[in-house]
Amino acid sequence: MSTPLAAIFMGSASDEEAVAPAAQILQDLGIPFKITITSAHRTAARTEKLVDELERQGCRVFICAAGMAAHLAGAVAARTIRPVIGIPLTASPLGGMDALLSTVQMPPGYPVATVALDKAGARNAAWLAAQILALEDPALAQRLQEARLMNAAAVEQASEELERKFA
Ligand code: RP5
Repeated sequence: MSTPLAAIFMGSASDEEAVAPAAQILQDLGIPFKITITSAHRTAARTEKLVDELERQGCRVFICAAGMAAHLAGAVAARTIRPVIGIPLTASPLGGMDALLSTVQMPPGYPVATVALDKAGARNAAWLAAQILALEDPALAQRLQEARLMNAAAVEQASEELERKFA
């Protein structure tokens, strides 16, 4: 297996469905990554060990997803100076506001780049991680540009279909 350039951590197995789109996008872009379950609270020591090991292996960016009192991204940001992207998840009767605030409100000097809740956030976490990696990888940058051209083409095609439908 290639050395992971990115890592995806989630706080619980119950987070997998929401986080899966991030893994799919990294895979589609050909970015080697490690995905695992680790919790800021339930497996604090394992989380720190994983960050240290992945850093040593050359991992450049960490994606962390958690719900409720979502401290996973913050705990990772406390351990590394590599960029950390946080995905807040809807996992409690508070509808994700708890996780959003826990993830985004980091003290100065320990930023977590916080994306949207749940699957939409997972997708953008992967795209943002890819953009960070593309700074040192021209081939990846090219793949990202191509993905944007495909997005634009899809919008134009949908627009043409809609206009034809009501012509
Ligand atoms: C968080 O608590 C996890 O990230 C998950 O979103 C939430 C609930 O976890 P489980 O009780 O389903 O394991 O730590």
